[in-house]
Order: sequence, then C-alpha cells, then structure tokens
Amino acid sequence: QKIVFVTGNSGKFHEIRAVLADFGIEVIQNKSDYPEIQADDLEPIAAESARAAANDLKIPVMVDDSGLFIQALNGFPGPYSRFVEDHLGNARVLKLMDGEQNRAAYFKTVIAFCKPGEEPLTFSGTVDGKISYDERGDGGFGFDPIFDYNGKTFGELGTEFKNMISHRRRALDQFLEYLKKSVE
Ligand code: ITT
Ligand code: NA
Repeated sequence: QKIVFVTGNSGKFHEIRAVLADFGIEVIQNKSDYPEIQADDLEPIAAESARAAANDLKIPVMVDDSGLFIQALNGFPGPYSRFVEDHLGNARVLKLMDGEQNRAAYFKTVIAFCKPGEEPLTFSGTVDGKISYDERGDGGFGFDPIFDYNGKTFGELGTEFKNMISHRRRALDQFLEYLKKSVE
C-alpha cells in the first residue's frame, strides 16, 4: 500500500514515513504547496488542504496540520504555529513565557485524508507537556527543543521516542484504524 503525503516539512515526512513503514505502508512525499484557510482549530485547515490537494492532483492524499497550544497564552500559537516558528522562533516563544508559572502546553496533529471529489476525513492526536525554560536537544524539529515531556524535551528525546507517544503518532493510530477497516 502506498500513500501520497503532501507536505513541505521534511521533519513531519520522516516521522510519518517511519511509523507507517512499520505497518507496511510506503509514504511518498509530494511538495506541492496549497494556500491554507484560517480557522481557530486545525481540523478545518487540514481538511480543506487535503480536499484542494486531492482535487488538484487527482489522487488520494494525506496532509498533516499541527500546532503547539500554550495554556497561559490562551492556546497561542495554535493554528499560527508555522508563522510563529518561522518569524519569531523558539527563543521568542520562551521570552513570551518569561515569569509565567503555568507552563502547560500540548501539541496537536490533525491528519486529513481525501480522495478526489469526496469529503475529507480527519484524524487527530494530542500530547501534553510543558514549555521548558531553555532550548534543549537537537533531535526532532520545530518547537521540539522547548517542549518538555516528563523532564526531557522532545529535542532531547528524538524522533524514535516521539514516534512512540507523540501527537502525530496518536493521529496516525486513528488513521491506521480507518485504513485497516477500509481494506476489509
Ligand atoms: P506543511 O507543508 O505540512 O503544511 P508546515 O511546516 O507548514 O508543513 P504546520 O503548519 O502543520 O506545517 O506546522 C506548524 C508549525 O509547527 C511548523 O513550524 C512546524 O515546524 C511546527 N511543528 C509541527 N509539528 C511539530 C512537532 O511534532 N514538533 C515540533 N514542532 C512541530
Ligand atoms: Na501546514
């Protein structure tokens, strides 16, 4: 079985390729870029990206829309995570959290799968953690060096560990359930 994953983010691609390979699914990266709609949560963003990509490429595709939601910042950056990572970066996020006692945060991934002319399906996963006080570790990508999971950052824990417990892994487990049912 093969799945086309539309993404320009090689960190996501490598994580998803590794997980799905364990289930005998080959993931092919397609780097086409589609405009993203704005919304308060990731589900509609992922769904509409998948719909646009499937209809444009005329093949079934998956996309992954993810974000970091910080409780003390009322869920920011959330759907604006890409913009914040690109234009501010981890150091500035830590600055926003200066003097803040409540470090609670979660990562969320929404995977959307769509066939041409059909409605997109979405599968989501989250993982709880804390915003660290400094950047640690060079594993993973994006916000991983500032996301503390039980005392170590995702940057320190690395991709192999992330792939066992992450937001993305949990979303993939839901997607795998669907794939299993749809071939039965
Ligand atoms: P696409 O081409 O797949 O859309 P993207 O990088 O634009 O790639 P998102 O909008 O979903 O993807 O990502 C939002 C931001 O959150 C982006 O800066 C990512 O690097 C970051 N991010 C996503 N998943 C992450 C993870 O597992 N760990 C750390 N940062 C992550
Ligand atoms: Na995106």
